[in-house]
Amino acid sequence: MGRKYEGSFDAGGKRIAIIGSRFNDFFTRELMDGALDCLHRHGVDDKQIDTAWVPGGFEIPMAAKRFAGTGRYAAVICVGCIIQGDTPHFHYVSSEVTKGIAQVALDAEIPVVYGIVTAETLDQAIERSGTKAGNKGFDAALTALEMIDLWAEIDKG
Ligand code: INI
Repeated sequence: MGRKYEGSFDAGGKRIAIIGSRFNDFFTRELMDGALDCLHRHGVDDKQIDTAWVPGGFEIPMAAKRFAGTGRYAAVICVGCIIQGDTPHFHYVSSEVTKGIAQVALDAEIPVVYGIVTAETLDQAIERSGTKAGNKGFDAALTALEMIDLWAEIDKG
């Protein structure tokens, strides 16, 4: 049997960027705090974490592309919250944010992680921003740590 590659939750002292969107910031501040909490609890030094705020979810992929392109970061974590209103707007925004992050992630040399809450109701958003269904920002940060280490393991050969 060959090697089994698996990431642990160790950023190895590398730098990480978190991008949050201000739209629905009642929730996105919780997602950003959740992501920071996860990184701190896993030993990432605060000085190694850079954060940025963009106006809305639609702006997240472009900011993620910009951060990933600098070559300074081991991962980019994206947190945002898109909530359904009375019009189809929600579907257009959530679809573009999801497609955009996926495209940036596939083009980037580093993990770009999707910590976006898409909710049909305020209750669903509350549940995913630090209550019944956990905190999607924390989960995204944990994914970023695992992927950083997996990339490092793969690069080692
Ligand atoms: N942006 C969000 O992050 N969440 C939303 O729920 C949302 N809704 O529903 O409109 C939203 N819209 C703004 C959008 O992301 C852009 O910032 C805006 O269109 C300017 O490009």
